[in-house]
Amino acid sequence: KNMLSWQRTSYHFQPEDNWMNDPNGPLYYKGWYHLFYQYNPESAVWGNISWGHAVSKDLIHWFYLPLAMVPDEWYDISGVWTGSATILPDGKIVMLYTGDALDIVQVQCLAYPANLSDPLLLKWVKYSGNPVLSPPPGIGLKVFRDPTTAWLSPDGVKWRLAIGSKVNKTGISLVYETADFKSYDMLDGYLHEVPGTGMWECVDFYPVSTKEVNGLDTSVNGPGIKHVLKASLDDDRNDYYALGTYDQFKNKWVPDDPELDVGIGLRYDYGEYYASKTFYDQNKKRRILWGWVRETDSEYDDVLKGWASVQSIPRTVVFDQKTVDSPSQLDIVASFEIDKDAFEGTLEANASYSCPTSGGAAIRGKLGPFGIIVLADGTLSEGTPIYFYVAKGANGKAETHFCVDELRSSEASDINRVVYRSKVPVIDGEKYSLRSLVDHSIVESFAQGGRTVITSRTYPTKAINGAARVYLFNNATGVSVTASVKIWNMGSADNRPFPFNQSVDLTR
Ligand code: DQQ
Repeated sequence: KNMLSWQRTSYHFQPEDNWMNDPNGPLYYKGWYHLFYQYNPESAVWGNISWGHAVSKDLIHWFYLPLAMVPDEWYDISGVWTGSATILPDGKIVMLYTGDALDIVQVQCLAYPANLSDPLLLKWVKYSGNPVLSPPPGIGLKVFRDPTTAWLSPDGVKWRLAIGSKVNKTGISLVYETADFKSYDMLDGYLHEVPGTGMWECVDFYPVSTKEVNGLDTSVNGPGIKHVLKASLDDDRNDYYALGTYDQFKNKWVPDDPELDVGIGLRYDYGEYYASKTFYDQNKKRRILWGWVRETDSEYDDVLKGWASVQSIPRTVVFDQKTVDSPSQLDIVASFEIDKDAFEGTLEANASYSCPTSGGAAIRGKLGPFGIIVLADGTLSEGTPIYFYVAKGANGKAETHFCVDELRSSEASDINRVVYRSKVPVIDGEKYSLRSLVDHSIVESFAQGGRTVITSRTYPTKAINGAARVYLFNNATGVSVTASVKIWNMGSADNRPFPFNQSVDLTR
């Protein structure tokens, strides 16, 4: 189990051992952030799915707690699958999750904390009347899962929640209404549907303020508010979101831009990132996003390591007012400037440029690539470039590509190496800016303050621990680039089992 141990992250959340996938039911309660997660207590591959549980004061330093729920009832005997928490106005907590019943049918189940005066919420009770929801007529038995956090219906008394599914190849989201979380009515029609997108897993649905930077409780609606609808597409394993308007009386959500609809438009992350979930942090009035980052090495290596998967660093979700017209252990912040005159003159007409098909970071263009190389060894035989490339788009205007090239990230075999790509809007007067969180075997990169994000798994064999280097590079032939960089060495979060029966300072 100590094989490849340098790949274990130091300030990302991962369990002590074994397999993890989706984040579940995140919430803040009585001074603690709680994270539950899909967990296999027995091995480093998916199976025996239970709910792991950890608590933190700051979302970085975690204490591992005993399992919150295990598959022990007929309705979840094949797995306690993904679910979400709702905190009711009277302080009660409702957890809804999907039970995989005998591997035959997916049902929704209710659970609640045994003791609300316990800030650690250690014990969970499954409701005796479970399951509370089974697939309705016309919905396949195995495509009905992952209930969202509930929001108040317009009558101010009943609650609504969404569940992802599909009909043929159309991804859909069903909405149910309930007064007590025990009996439910399905509302007519769907919250939304998008043909061709397939099964919608881990639907998330929440309001964002177009005016204020604070996050909003899931039930808030009204002027100045838009709703984000997110689906994790089972068919291509990416998290797609869209901004739109929620008409709570018709119970319909309509995207602002049909060309950027759920599953065909924007992604939370253009790298390795899936099954994400947000929650409203009432402590700091912000909406926080968790996401599961898979391994991209082999299952064989995962078993050798004795663990698989990490959670991304929690991200805050804010509405970007500037783009409303269009739609080892380091923390690195870098920005790049190009002389304006040189810029206009050098813009290369290459509307078909795309990082993966245009040679990744290894080629040279007039205006790129330029950026940083992380987890590199001294001879640059290993290294992961994170970079910008500017070229003229189809409309004749400058387009900025933002990419992560894993092709030389590792000399190990059996690793899936990808050139991740997207575009990033760069507003007049802005520098090209990126931030990368490097943590042994994961790199999360944020361009232009998080407007485009790429998460990448890298498995260096030489550029490990003290041998890892960071480089700045400019392969552009047409311009010189001025860069400024700050690099912070990150400590270790020192996650550990909860120190029961010891008097210790839990604030650390
Ligand atoms: N993972 C869970 C499901 C969900 C999927 C099972 C997404 O509930 O749809 O582990 O990764």
